[in-house]
Amino acid sequence: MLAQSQLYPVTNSVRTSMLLDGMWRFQFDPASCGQAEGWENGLPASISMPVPASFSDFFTSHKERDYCGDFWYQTSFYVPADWNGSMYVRFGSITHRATVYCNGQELCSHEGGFLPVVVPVTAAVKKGQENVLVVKANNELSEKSLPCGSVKVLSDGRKLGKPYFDFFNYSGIQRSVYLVHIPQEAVTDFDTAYELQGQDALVHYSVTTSGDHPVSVRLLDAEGNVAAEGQGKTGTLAVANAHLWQVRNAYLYRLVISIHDGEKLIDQYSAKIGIRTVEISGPRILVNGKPVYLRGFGKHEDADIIGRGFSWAVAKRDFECMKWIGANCFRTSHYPYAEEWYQLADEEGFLIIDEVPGVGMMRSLWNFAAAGSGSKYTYFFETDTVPQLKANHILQVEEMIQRDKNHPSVIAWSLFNEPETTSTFAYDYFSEVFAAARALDPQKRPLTGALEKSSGPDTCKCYPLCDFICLNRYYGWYICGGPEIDEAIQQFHEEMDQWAALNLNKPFVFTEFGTDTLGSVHKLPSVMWTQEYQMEYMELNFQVFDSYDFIQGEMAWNFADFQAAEGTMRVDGNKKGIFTRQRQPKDVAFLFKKRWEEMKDAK
Ligand code: EVA
Repeated sequence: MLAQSQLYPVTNSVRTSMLLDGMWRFQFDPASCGQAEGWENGLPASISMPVPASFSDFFTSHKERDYCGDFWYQTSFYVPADWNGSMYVRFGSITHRATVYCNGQELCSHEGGFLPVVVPVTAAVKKGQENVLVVKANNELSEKSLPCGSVKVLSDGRKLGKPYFDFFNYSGIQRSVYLVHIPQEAVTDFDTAYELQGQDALVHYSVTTSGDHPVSVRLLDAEGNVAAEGQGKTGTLAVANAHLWQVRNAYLYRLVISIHDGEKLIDQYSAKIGIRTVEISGPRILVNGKPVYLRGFGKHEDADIIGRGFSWAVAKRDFECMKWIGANCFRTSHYPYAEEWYQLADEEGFLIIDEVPGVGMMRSLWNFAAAGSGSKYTYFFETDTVPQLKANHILQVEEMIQRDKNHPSVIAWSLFNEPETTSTFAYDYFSEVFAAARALDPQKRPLTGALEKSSGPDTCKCYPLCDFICLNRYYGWYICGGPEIDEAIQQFHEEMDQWAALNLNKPFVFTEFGTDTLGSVHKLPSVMWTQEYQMEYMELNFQVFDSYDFIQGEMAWNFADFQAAEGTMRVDGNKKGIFTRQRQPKDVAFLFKKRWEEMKDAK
């Protein structure tokens, strides 16, 4: 059980949430001297910095954009004199770790850059006055933290982050920040699980509060009519003629949880929920008992100027593009996204494979390329730092499930992306991570992880842990690209035939396949990097997907072009987008649209 409530902030008659987004103050601290010099009381030479956003792409020099080390943020907020409950500041995330101070007092530290940081401030704030909020953050990568990487120190002493992953190490306060005031006795958590019975549904619920007063719950339909009511911290609501949350046809109820002292309302929290079930049955993924074929993307939180900062505008455009192309799902590769993404997916009926930042667990120069071609590497889970890495991994799984468990859009948890999986060390490591996850989800959603090329049918020790199997494969790109593409497809079939021979009786989903493609380049006959090649590659991949009944999903890499670390393999970022970074379709987008629109929900 996490110490702080992860509930998304709401405002109602007893709770207030104030958005602290806007222009904050900011200062780099390359010598890590801030603490010794008392910066927690106020930054001595700060510049302005928008929140939420990554700091990198505002700058015009390499040193600032690629900054690695400590950096500080500061803002101030007013606390009304009549606030007598509990107060906390809730950051959607701070990348990758942070210590938070209020009025100079150190209040909490948090590890991990993609999940909320909840800071109780009740004892530190001055009521009826301005209060100073300071954050010391750090974006260094290591083999103990998620995602994995290292830091290179250059001869002038400057640090440079060396990601073991293929996306830019965007950092900062990248999600919204709220000041929240809640009653002393409050709802701290809730969860639901569903059972369908003909036209009706049972909603099993459980509520946690910080006190002993009685709890009641009401389920409101989309028009606000009461669909069911219950008393007590746990119980079951019977919903007659339940309106189900369906794939791309969402219906949301609102669960209203109240704590009363006699007639007096002590606290109230409400959230939208969707009644639906998810299960794996043989080689099928079932939503509400019906098979669904996953059509979608691996995505990134990534856009011009704001980097990994959350923007309602970017999210809106992304959903419109995904709807236009006929998609029904996405994976939050390679980290949990801002909560607002899930809220939109709940509304739009999109399915999400929610991924923990377990990426980069393989040591190689270009992990993704080594992964793609199946080249050898040293065992990652054999070193001294593994116990700490594992503790971090499990903590982030816990925080992710705690945060996202009530979203109907979330249909599965992905616990890794492309780690080394061929050693018994890897199996032992992931057995513990999977066991932790299984114990945490009240809805018992399927667990999985994305496997790269060297995690093959004959080598991978970890696929038995997965309820359905996710493969990232680049036959025709990293393997036998260009003129050898027919050879590549033959090898692809050979691998799939080997998987088929194992008779696993589980669904397989392709969570990555793609080619870097420059939106401006055409050539006939095609060559790699042209739009024509991306089309040919996809057509051949589709043929493979359509040849095996157990393949139950295709999630192209990537939804859009995105920024990555510089290198000879990347042309101003990764260009495998089906859309450009500005969210305009490449030619191949029309191919996907035709295929996906002609597909029924199930294959
Ligand atoms: C790629 N391949 O090479 C992708 C990476 C991704 O961006 C992978 O999972 O195997 C990775 O992060 O484009």
